[in-house]
Amino acid sequence: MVLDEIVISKAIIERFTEKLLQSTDVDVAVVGGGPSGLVAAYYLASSGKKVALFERKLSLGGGMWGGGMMFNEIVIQDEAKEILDLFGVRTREYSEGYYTADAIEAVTTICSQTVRAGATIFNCMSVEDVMIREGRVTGLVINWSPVEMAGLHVDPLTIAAKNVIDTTGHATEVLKVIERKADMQLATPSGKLMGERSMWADKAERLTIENTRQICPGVYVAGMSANAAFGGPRMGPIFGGMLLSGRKVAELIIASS
Ligand code: 48F
Repeated sequence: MVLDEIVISKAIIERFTEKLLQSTDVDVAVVGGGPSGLVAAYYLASSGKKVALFERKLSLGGGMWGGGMMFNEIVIQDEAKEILDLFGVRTREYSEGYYTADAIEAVTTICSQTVRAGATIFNCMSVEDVMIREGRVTGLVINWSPVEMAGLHVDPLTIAAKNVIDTTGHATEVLKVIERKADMQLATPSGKLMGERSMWADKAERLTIENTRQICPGVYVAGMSANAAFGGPRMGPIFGGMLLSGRKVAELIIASS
């Protein structure tokens, strides 16, 4: 068989366009492909929801690849082990209640299972704004990350979403846009973004789960973004809270629809 570059090009353009067109109206749009966003997308897609996930970087996995200070092992606690077991990520007990996993195995396996569960992942795409109708966030405004990085004056495109999840980590990017551009109160004690506090793993891991919730009409917050929104501390390279938060936000959305 003689390979034809034009067939290759057409195959990519048509197949990608199919995915993009199917994602112009989704049940859930996840912003950020770190551990919490991926896990949320997995559970939602597994339950039959139409899910699109947008990740600014070329690679998925957010802060999980680097373990702690680029030592590419992650730690999870007892409560989250069943989630890694479900994905098929191997864990090793380190001491009672603490498990380690290879960060590369964890990211690649979670990612693969999420796509196979039916979530559509768009990498290299950034969410730069939201769409709001009658006091509710009803969609996302997206653009290619290289456009954003180069500062090019290129207008974005828009997709509709019944629910949006901000899993952008420390940056809380979706919520920052909402705070800056909309007269919307967030469900925090101050009604505003409260900002992340210094490291306290135990408290942060518990708060990550508690702070995982709907934060304004149409928008949920999960993962590190939830703690940054509600003034919780950071937790460093323990990832159980991220996995449990991703599962919790999926359960909340499934229960509400
Ligand atoms: O930071 P990140 O891994 O978020 P997470 O799921 O997990 C946090 C942990 O990795 C770690 C921690 C716990 O130990 O504190 O930091 O809460 O992943 C967030 C992802 O969102 C992407 C970003 O590139 C990263 O991969 N992201 C951020 N803003 C945008 C975005 C945006 N506007 N559009 C698309 N992607």
